[in-house]
Amino acid sequence: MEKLRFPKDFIFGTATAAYQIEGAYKEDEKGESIWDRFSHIPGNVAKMHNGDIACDHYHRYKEDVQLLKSLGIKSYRFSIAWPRIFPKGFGEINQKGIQFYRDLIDELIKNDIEPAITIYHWDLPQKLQDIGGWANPQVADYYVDYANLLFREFGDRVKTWITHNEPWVASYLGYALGVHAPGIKDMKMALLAAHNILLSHFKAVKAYRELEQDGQIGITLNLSTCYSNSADEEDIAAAHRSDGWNNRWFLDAALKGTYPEDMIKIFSDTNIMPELPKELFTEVFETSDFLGINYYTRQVVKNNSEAFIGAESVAMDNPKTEMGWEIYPQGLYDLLTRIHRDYGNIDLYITENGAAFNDMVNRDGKVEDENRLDYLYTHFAAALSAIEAGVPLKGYYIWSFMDNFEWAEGYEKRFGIVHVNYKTQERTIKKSAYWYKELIERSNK
Ligand code: IFM
Repeated sequence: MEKLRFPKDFIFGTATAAYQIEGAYKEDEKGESIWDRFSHIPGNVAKMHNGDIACDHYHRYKEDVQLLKSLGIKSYRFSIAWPRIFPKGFGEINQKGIQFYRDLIDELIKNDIEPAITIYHWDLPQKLQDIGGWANPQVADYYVDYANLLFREFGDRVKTWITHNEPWVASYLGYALGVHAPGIKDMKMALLAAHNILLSHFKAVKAYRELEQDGQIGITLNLSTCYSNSADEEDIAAAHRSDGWNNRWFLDAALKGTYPEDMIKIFSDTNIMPELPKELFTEVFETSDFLGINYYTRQVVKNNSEAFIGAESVAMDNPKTEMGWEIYPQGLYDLLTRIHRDYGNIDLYITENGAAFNDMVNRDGKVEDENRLDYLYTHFAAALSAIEAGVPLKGYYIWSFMDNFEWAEGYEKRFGIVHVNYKTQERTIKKSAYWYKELIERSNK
C-alpha cells in the first residue's frame, strides 16, 4: 500500500449529524422532529430502532471531542437539531439548545478542532411538518430565521457553514419514496420540497453574507457518477437522465441557479413538474463559497421505459459494502474532475465518504476493519489523483466519526471509524481510524 500524502493545508475531518448521534430526544425542552415521529411508527425503521438515545453524544460530547483530538482530526462536521433551538420551528428560542452547541463548539476549539456546521440534516421540527413541511414555502422562510440565529450565536467562532445536507435525499426519499421522514409518496411534492430547500439555501447564503462574518458558506449534495450499462444509444441516454435527476438537477440549481432543460421537459411531460413558487432562482440566486460532495458509490444504468425517468440501475458484479453499494473509487475521481470541468473553479470538499461494514470488537478488544481501511485508502487515493489533476479539493470528511443511527436501517449498519457499543456506549477506535491518524500526521509534516 503506497503511502498517501496530501497538501499541508488539506482539511482532514470526520462528520456526523444530530439525530444520528445525539439522543436526548426530548431533553432540555427539545421539540419533536419529523424523525422522532417517523421512527416511532412501527415498520418505518429496521428493528424499530430510533434515535432516542443513539450514541448519547448529548451527554458524552466532551469524551467524543477527546477522541477526535486523539486521532488528530482537524475539523469536525456536525449538524444542529433545529427543534433543539426552536422547539416549534420558529418563535420561542430554547436557550438550553443554544447552550449545548455553544459548549460543543467551545470544546472543539479548545482542542484545536475546527467546527463545520450543517444547518439542516433532515430533522425538521414536527410542528413545521404539520403545516406541510418543505412543500410549504413558508418553511423556507422559517429556516432562514433559524439559520440567521445560528450565524449570530455561533458565527464569531464557526467559519464553515453548510446550509443543507443532501436535498435529493431529503426530498426524494422523504416525499417521493416515503422511506425517510416524513414518509410521503408524491413525486410532484418531492420536486416542490426540493425547490423550497434550494430557495432556503440561497436565502440563508444571502443572510450570512449580510452579517460579514468572514467565513465560508456552501451546500452539500449527494452525487453519484452515472455510467451507461452499454454502448447502446438508449442506455447512454438513460444514464444521462439518471445523471439529470441525481446530479444535474441539484448541481445546476445550486451552482447556476437553473434547472436542466432536458429534465424539466421530462418532468413536465410526465405531469410531475409542480407549479413552482413565484420566486425563481434568478431572483434569489447566490454563489456558494464551496460545494460539499457526499460520494459513496456510482450508478450503472440501462434504459427501461417502465422505470422512473426510464432509467434502471443495474447491479454490478463488484465488491459491495454492507449497504449493498458497489465499491467504485474511480467514480470519485470522475466526479471531482467532471464537476471542476462543468461547474468552474469553485472550492470542493468531500463532506462525506465512507463505508458500512459488519464490524466486531475482537477478543483483544480491537476492531480490525480492513475492509473499511481499503475502502478509505482507495477513495483517498482517487481524491489525491484529482488534486494532482488540478481539482481544487480542499478537504475530506470521513462518514462517520462513529457508528450511529443509519436512518431507515437503524443501528444495523456501522459507518464509524470509531465503534460504538450501543448497550454500554463504549467507544473503540477502529483500525481504519489509526490509519487515518497516520495519514493526517504524514500530510501535515
Ligand atoms: O448516514 C448518512 C448521512 O446521514 C447522509 N449521507 C449518507 C450517510 C450514509 O447513508
